[in-house]
Amino acid sequence: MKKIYFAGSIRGGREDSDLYRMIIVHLGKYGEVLTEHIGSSGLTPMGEAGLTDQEIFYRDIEWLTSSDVVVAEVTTPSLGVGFEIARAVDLKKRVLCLFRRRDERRVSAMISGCPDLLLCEYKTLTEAHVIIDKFFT
Ligand code: 6K6
Repeated sequence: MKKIYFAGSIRGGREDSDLYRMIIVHLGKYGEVLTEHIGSSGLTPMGEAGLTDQEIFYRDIEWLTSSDVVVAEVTTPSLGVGFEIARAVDLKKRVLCLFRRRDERRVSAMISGCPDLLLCEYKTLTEAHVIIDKFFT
């Protein structure tokens, strides 16, 4: 079974957390999502009970390193997600970035200009599912 690392904004803002949850459910068709908590409505920018930032960092880097594939939802800009994408690229993981087009805002050139990842734009959840299906098959 594939190990999938899903990355989505936490301290960058939680307004898309429901969307993350639905994407995570869909990713479950293709493997084990190591970071299911990213879609949890209980996970606020205030944090995860009982873990220090350092513990979160080392745990997430270990999961990222052990993963086969990284899927990042990059619509809400997040330093942590950007860091994880860069690390995943360095580790030569397959990386899919999903960006939801809403207005004139565009994704960072450090993502759209990176030749070592796949960036796909979508508008609806159904479109995101189709992109994910193509990525995994
Ligand atoms: C703990 C204490 C305060 O906030 C927390 C949040 N806990 C986290 N738990 C798990 N993963 C985290 C946490 N904070 C950041 N990350 C990782 O960075 C996740 O894998 C996300 O993909 C990414 C989010 O980064 P920010 O910069 O938006 O927080």
